[in-house]
Amino acid sequence: MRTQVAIVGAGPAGLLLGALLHQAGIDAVIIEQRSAEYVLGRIRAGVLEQTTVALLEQAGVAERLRREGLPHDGTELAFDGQLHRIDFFGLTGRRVTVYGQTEVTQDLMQARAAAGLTTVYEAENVSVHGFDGAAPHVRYHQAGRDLELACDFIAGCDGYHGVSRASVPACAIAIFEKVYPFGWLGILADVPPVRHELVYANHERGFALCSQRSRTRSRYYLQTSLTDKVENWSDAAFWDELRLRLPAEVAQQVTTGASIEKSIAPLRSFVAEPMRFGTLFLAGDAAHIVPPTGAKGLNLAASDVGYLSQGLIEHYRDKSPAGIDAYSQRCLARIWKAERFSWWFTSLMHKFPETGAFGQKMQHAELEYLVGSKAASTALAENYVGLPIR
Ligand code: FAS
Ligand code: PHB
Repeated sequence: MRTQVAIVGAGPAGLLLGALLHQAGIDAVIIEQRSAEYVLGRIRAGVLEQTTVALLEQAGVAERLRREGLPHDGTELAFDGQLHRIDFFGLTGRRVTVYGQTEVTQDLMQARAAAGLTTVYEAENVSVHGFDGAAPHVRYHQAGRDLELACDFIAGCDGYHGVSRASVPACAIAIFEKVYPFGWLGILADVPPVRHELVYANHERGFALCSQRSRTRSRYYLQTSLTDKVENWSDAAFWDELRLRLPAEVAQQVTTGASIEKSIAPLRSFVAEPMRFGTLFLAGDAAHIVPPTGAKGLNLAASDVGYLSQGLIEHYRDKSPAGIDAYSQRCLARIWKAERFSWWFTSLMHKFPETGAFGQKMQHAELEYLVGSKAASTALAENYVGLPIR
């Protein structure tokens, strides 16, 4: 089999890239190791930047998003038992949209299937080859056969644990990483959100986040230790701990219910440089990871893919290498700013026992300054709604 662009991974990065290339008449085949059902079963991001919404519009998959997405003009920070609103729209003229990654993935999958485009699910032993020479190709095993997909370019959209970044010689890639000393215990439940907007809570017992997927489905997170196990947490224990970490006026409004998903995710900051190796391009979590505090992971994957699709379109339409030559540098300029914001917001909102009493005083002083200064609130707001795509 042959295609113009071989995409490894059918997560949001791979599927959005495939949709953007299709809009431009460029052929792409997606090779995914899991089933479509498995990919859809992952519960992850929930907040879209306006630039991500614009890319989904451009890809022609935003019809349900326009109908069901919830525009949010701000968020609330909770500390010392009080709520403080950060007015995104008032401070920046921009907002975010609450719409789950699962829904984005489903919309992209359905559009791809409706267009009759090729996605190989449950591919085994996927490997990438020839990206440093003239004959890039992807090999995989399926239905008892060893198969090969020849292509002009390979897009490694296979996430943090994927094969693409792992196939780059160690001498050709620089890794920057920070692992946080805690994780997030997340719960999804069909209960109405406790507040109209998201609530980020800094509490002496640990961080908590009140998020949502719709007006009837909520997503909550608790900072938890790295040694904690999801089986240690009954639903009742989760709801009790959540309410202890929220201001009383919020805690008493929480509607509890049975979890439909419950999991613990580790937190890390991670960047691989560069993101291009000959005809192999890394995009999304394959190249970078952020702690989810700033709601940047999915949005960075989308902007990477926006840059990459532009570069590939210029290659095929205009016979110009400019876009693909500038890809890595353009992505990394935006990625590092999002890494900084995600690290800063995580450092501000979580409990770090190792920083001691002085560290807690610094955190508290910064929170008080943040909610009392228009300049500081604007800095948070413009990073949260998303920095411009240049
Ligand atoms: P993905 O990891 O989503 O997709 C990669 C795909 O490649 C997967 O389908 C995988 O099966 C496939 N793959 C892997 N190896 C392969 C191989 N060898 N061959 C073929 N296919 C292969 N972001 C937020 O903004 N907010 C959040 O709250 C949030 N929560 C998260 C919770 C968890 C547990 C995780 C892991 C991430 C979370 N993220 C969050 C980040 C997340 O949303 C990512 O940024 C987003 O999924 C990135 O999309 P992709 O780059 O497509 O990677
Ligand atoms: C989510 O809804 O999953 C979510 C929202 C905002 C974040 C992190 C996760 O910062």
